[in-house]
Amino acid sequence: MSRRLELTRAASLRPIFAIALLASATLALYAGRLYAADAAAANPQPPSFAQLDTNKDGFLDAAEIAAFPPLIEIAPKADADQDGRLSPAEFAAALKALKTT
Ligand SMILES: [Ca+2]
Ligand SMILES: [Ca+2]
Repeated sequence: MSRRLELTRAASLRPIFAIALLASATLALYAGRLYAADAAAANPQPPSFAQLDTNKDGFLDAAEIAAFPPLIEIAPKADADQDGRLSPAEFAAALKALKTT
């Protein structure tokens, strides 16, 4: 009688276990993704000037700068000649400033 009760209880718990397993797997995946994002933020591998200069005019305009968000804040300071775009030299200076902050 009591054994039968246990079996019934185990059977009714099974879906909960399945859900818990699924939930923890999903969480692990999510945590892994968060960790990857964290690692990327802590050790950014910045794109090259050529990668960002999508229209290949030799300068990074605001839209191209926006493709690499860490640049957005620092670009106005790195824009030495204040023409509103970054030359390769200004971009290099911006990356240097990003690394030291
Ligand atoms: Ca450009
Ligand atoms: Ca400039």
